[in-house]
Amino acid sequence: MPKKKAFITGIGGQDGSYLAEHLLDNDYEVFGIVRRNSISENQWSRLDQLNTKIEVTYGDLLDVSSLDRTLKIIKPDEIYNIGSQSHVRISFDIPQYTVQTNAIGVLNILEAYKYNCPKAKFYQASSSEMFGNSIDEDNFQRETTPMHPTSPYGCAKLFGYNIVRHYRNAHKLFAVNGILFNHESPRRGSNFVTSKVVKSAVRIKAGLQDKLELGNMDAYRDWGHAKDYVKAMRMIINHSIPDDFVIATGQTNSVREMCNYVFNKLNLSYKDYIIQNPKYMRPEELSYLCGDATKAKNTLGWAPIYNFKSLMDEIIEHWSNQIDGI
Ligand code: NAP
Ligand code: F7E
Repeated sequence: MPKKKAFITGIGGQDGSYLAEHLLDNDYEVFGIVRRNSISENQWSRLDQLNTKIEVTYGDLLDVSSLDRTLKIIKPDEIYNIGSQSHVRISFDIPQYTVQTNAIGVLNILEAYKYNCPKAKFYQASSSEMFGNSIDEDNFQRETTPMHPTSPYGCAKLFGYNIVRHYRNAHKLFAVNGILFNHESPRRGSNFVTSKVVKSAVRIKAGLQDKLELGNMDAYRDWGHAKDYVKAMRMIINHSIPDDFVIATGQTNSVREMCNYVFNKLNLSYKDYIIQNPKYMRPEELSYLCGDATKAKNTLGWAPIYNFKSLMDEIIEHWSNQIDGI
């Protein structure tokens, strides 16, 4: 049997790198695109341990010719569109760029897929940010919850979600959405709140930093581990029928509770160090996320291994081991 070929946009990001590892473990040939960066090491920093096992070329969701060329050559069996401008607060600063990448970029790769390898399966990285402040009566969000996004990021992702469903229906393509709630790991960028809090707490403990500035500490998020979530991506794309699934832990914590947990673990009190800075607030806040992944559990057999505490403990251990370099 020839190996399955997977093509990943955003392979150099948090999820892309874990997904590449997971697919290699499952005997896939793995291909991907990275964007040019003036510090070339940055392009590969999460892929160092994989560089001989995967095939990576330059490409960009905004450069249709690069998508067209790579899909024509590789003819993948599975396409994972993971690439995006993924920072919600920054999407308020660069809304047009965010929409270009996260909305038009999806259309670009769908077109390249439709013309070059329509028999492939396509996974779109959709997001719980699409729900905005919609919550069902039982305080969960699920596949049927109305979507009313509250950020340029969420609006762009909602376009991506809808255009994928439209291409599935109109062109009979196997195109699916994973609606993933927040997921973190030691590889999370350090301007997302979990990494930012842990890195700062470790630096405070070591006497390298006095204060930590944060935005809204009363927002609730359903935080899972990226390793569990990339497994769900493969399960969703390999389900017998093309469909969309929520992936979440069903546990929610506020940013304040997360800070309390992290600082306590380091024998510190968060109240002594954290100050709120409006700079980190968002013009419209998404207050509460808690996902119901019953459909994925019952249909795909997916369940997370990590919980909030084991996730945070792993991130704390990671940054504590890096202390010399941070
Ligand atoms: P990430 O670490 O920020 O990775 C995003 C990747 O996309 C990076 O490798 C980035 O490359 C690449 N990228 C950005 N713009 C691109 C473009 N124009 N063309 C091609 N690639 C581009 O994000 P992540 O946490 O792994 O998230 C993966 C995907 O899931 C994203 O689509 C995100 O929006 C979505 N998502 C994430 C979460 C979460 O909690 N992590 C939840 C729901 C959905 P550079 O390094 O060059 O910028
Ligand atoms: O913020 C609050 C902030 O930036 C989490 C992305 O992966 O998940 C992620 O988006 C919460 C928010 O993630 C700071 O207001 C307080 O309520 O870690 P975050 P996010 O915005 O939820 C979704 C599902 C995605 O799809 C996205 O790609 O924390 N918060 N103070 C802060 N957040 C940050 N970043 N920095 C602060 O100083």
